[in-house]
Amino acid sequence: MRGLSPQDSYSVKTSAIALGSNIGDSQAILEAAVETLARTPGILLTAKSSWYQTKAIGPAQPDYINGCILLQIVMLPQLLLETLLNIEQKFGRVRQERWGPRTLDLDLLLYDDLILQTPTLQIPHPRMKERAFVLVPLAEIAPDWVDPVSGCVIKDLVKQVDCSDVHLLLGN
Ligand code: PH2
Ligand code: MG
Ligand code: MG
Repeated sequence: MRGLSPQDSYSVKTSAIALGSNIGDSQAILEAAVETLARTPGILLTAKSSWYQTKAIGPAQPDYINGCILLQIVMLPQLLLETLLNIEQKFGRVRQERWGPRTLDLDLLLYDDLILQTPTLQIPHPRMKERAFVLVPLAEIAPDWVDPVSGCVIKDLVKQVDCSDVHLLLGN
């Protein structure tokens, strides 16, 4: 584990973000969220996965559309999290039941090789390794990224989960 030093705020980092939606015109919402992120100062969009239709994990609710993107950023993790939460709100996200349906969910998965545990932010995302709806799109754009906790690359982590409820969305 390593801490952040002051000059880190000025260096370029790579971050992986998971996107999900299961309320409204999900694909349009997700595309618009990616556009919004790509236009944000301090953020460069470098990769975007296909969209996948996925069976919801948690309470009974409609299927999700999920995908992942890679960003180059000049931004500390806490500010990146705030940026993501602001964009969720802009797209009408109302926080209700845990794991309940949502118009837009933006989850910070990875930030370089950082391991961070704070009350408001945990990196890598604590449930990333169990979730096929995260690992399948992430493996498409970052197969060789090493999860700093397990030391495993994403393309190996995806082999350890059941991917039968994750389907490439027609019309990507
Ligand atoms: N997000 C959740 C809960 N359950 N299921 C799928 N398939 N996709 C999601 O993005 C998702 C979920 C809470 O963030
Ligand atoms: Mg989530
Ligand atoms: Mg979230």
